[in-house]
Amino acid sequence: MQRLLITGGAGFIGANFVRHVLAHTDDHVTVLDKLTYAANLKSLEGLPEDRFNFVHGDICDAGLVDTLVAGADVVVHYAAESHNDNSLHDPRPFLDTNVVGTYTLIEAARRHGTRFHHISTDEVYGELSLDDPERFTEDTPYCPSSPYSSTKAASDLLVRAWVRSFGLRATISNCSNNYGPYQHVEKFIPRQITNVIDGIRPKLYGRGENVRDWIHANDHSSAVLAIIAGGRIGETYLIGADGERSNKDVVELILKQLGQTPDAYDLVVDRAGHDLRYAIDSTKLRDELGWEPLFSNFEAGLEDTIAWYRNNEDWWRPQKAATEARYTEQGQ
Ligand code: NAD
Ligand code: TDX
Repeated sequence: MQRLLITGGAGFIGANFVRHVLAHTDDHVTVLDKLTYAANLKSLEGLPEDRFNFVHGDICDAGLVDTLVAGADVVVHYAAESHNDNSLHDPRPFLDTNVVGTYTLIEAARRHGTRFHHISTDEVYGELSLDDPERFTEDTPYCPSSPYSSTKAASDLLVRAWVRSFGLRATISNCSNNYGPYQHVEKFIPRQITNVIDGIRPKLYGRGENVRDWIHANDHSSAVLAIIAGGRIGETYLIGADGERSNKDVVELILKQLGQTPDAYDLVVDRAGHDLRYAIDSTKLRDELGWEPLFSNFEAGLEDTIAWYRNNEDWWRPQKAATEARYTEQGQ
């Protein structure tokens, strides 16, 4: 039994990870979450009280962080400002949480000698061209494009420096785009599913040709557990499930699965600095740790996700109108 401190556990991927840990291990989980607009406490309902507790707080609060890290065997750090579009309109919270928050956590982990796993993104590597046979590997140079991805890159580099300079017992994972239940309706797939449910046409940025490499959140969780259990200290592992799709393909699939004609979408103004393509080579993770994704059928995973949003309208409905109002202001 280990005591895990999971930051950002009321967000999308963190909540999926909390549920995964409680279902697949006998570990105890403490979640530290600031409950920003992106959090939803409903995602953590019904968890066993003897194995789970929730602390409302900020990862930039050094005193609180020190106390919680002192009581943990492993810190798994998901908390972040996570949405690229928001980072283009108001970068400041990204610097505070993603950079200063990560610094605050690794300083506490250094003081207490606590094992640390840092959750990051493939966006730190920038973009690939559509016809590039190469995919991102652990050796790809960092080249982030947005305020979001540059703050994530900064946080990765802080963790690496703390490993080298202070002997922090840390690993890092950089994962591709996640989908699944509990994802905020500002993000691409839930936005389009809930738009169609509401009779609004899906919105594709630019020409819809941008490619993302989709992975189910459960596969991300199993990979993180494998890295915590067997990953080598100081190493980075890329997580991906060979799920490349253009945004247009994904929207057409959502429309088809919801019984609409596949061209019932609108093209809207493109995102500034929009990365064209991400693609992950996860050979290192698979070869070293024997990890394999279980949800490799994207159509089936998407169908389950659509069913989840249809059956859990009370989870997303309170955020929907404000999210769409924000996009309308931006012309998206
Ligand atoms: P999310 O926006 O859904 O959730 C983020 C959570 O962090 C929220 O619950 C929020 O309240 C919390 N939080 C924000 N600032 C905080 C602070 N200062 N102190 C404490 N808690 C705070 O994000 P997500 O999509 O679940 O992403 C989780 C992590 O995974 C992030 O680090 C992100 O960079 C990384 N990631 C995401 C994806 C993806 O596809 N969504 C892919 C790869 C990596
Ligand atoms: O309405 C939309 N229309 C559209 O075409 C939205 C919201 C997005 N898009 C496009 C932009 C991207 O090419 O869809 C793609 C996915 O967009 P997002 O869901 O905003 O994700 P992305 O910017 O790719 O970043 C995500 O994956 C990597 C997460 O939000 C990050 O936290 C993670 O690091």
